[in-house]
Order: sequence, then structure tokens, then C-alpha cells
Amino acid sequence: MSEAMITNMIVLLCLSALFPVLMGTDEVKSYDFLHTKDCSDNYAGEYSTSGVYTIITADGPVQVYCDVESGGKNDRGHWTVFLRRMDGEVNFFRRWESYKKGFGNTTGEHWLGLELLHQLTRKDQYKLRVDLEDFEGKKVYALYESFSVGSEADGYKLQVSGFVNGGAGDSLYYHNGMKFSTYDKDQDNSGKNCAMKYFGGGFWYNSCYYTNPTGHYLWENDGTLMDTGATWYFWKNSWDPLKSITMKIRRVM
Ligand SMILES: [Ca+2]
Repeated sequence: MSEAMITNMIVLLCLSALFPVLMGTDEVKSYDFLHTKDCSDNYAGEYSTSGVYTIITADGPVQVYCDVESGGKNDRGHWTVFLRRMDGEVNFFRRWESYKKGFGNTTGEHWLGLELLHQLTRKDQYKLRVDLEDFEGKKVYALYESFSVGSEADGYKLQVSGFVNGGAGDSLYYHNGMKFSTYDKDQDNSGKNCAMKYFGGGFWYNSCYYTNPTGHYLWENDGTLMDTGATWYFWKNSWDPLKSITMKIRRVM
């Protein structure tokens, strides 16, 4: 082959690669870096594994944990995790600024960040799944068909509805419509400061809570009366601390 022929072939290859972009076909979308806005866009079917992936936000690339195991046939593979408690490795008793920006280890315990949650749920419709595990290894979940977080100016207000019971009961109804609070920013309905009173982290506290997923992590359920743990009351109508709590969202498409 002559040099000219090779050059021509390269030009042709480049053009053919560009063609679907020019045509704006859907085919290109899943390979388009700029369109990777949550875990749904990273999901590549049965070959995908749960782990850390990159998404693109208005402020640049962000690492998120994608859960490809939870959920029924239609949801599996699409969950973007925003809260993970599992071993007490990370301190959740943090200031407003930390909850706004996110903290922790994406591979382990972490909070993704309120601003990002707002940015995601403002543009698209999302549902929420909460997975719980107790110290006996029993697992349940709660599903909410609609989930969104308001702007910072609106206190990152929680809107959650469409509860589906996966055995966990509905502990979030009490938090619907609440603004977010941390120990240094009290926007709860209590005369006191919920985050401070229960050594909690940040949450959409009311007066104060039926779930405190960012609460003080306890490594066992030793039967003592502790109401400061990472809890979800309506599973067993108890304040028992849980071994793990994960909160994750999935874009409704
Ligand atoms: Ca208060």
C-alpha cells in the first residue's frame, strides 16, 4: 500500500467514527464521556461489577460507587450510591461544608455530597433505594419511586414519595420535606440540635428522626439501650444499631 492510500484509509476511519456523532444517534451516547452523568451510563450489562466509576458533573469528573447487584431486573446495574455505612471506618460527625461537598472513601464508607445530589435530581427524575443489614446478616430494603434534593438556598430539602416495602418499613416519611441539618447548621424542627443531641452526622432531621443513617457507628448490637446508632426504626420497631445502611439512587428513564 502506498502512503497516500494509508492516509486515505485513516481519514475514512476517522470520518466513519465521527459520523454517528454528527447524526446524533443514540448508539454513541453510551460511549460519550460527557454523557456519563451517573452509574446508569457506566453500566454495561452482565459484565459489569460493583465498584468505583467516574461520572461527569458540572464541576468536572467525580468518583462514585456503582452498585450493580441490588434491585429487580429493571433496576439492577443502575444504582449510584450516595451513602454507605458498613464498618465504622469513617467519622460522620462532620460540619455542613463536608456534607455539602462529600467525604469518606468511595470504596468504603462515604457520603457523596448534597450539592451533587441536588444537581443530579434537579435535572432528572430519580428513585431511591435503601438497603439495610442487621448483625445477624438479615437484609431488607425500602424503595421510593421519587427522590429529590432541593438547592442549598432551600436547605437541600428532601422530597421523597412512592414508598415500596422491601421488608424495611417506611422510616423516611417523617423526614419528607425537611431541610438538611448538621451540628453546625441546625435546620431541624426540634427545639434542640438533633445532630448534636444524638451525636448524629448530617440528615434531614425533623424532631428528630425515625432513621439516622449517619449516626454513631456501633460494631455490634449488644442489647444496651443506645439511641445514637445508625438506625432505621420501622424495620423492627426498634432503635437497634444496624451493621450496614446504603442509600442509592437510580435515574428514571
Ligand atoms: Ca433545632
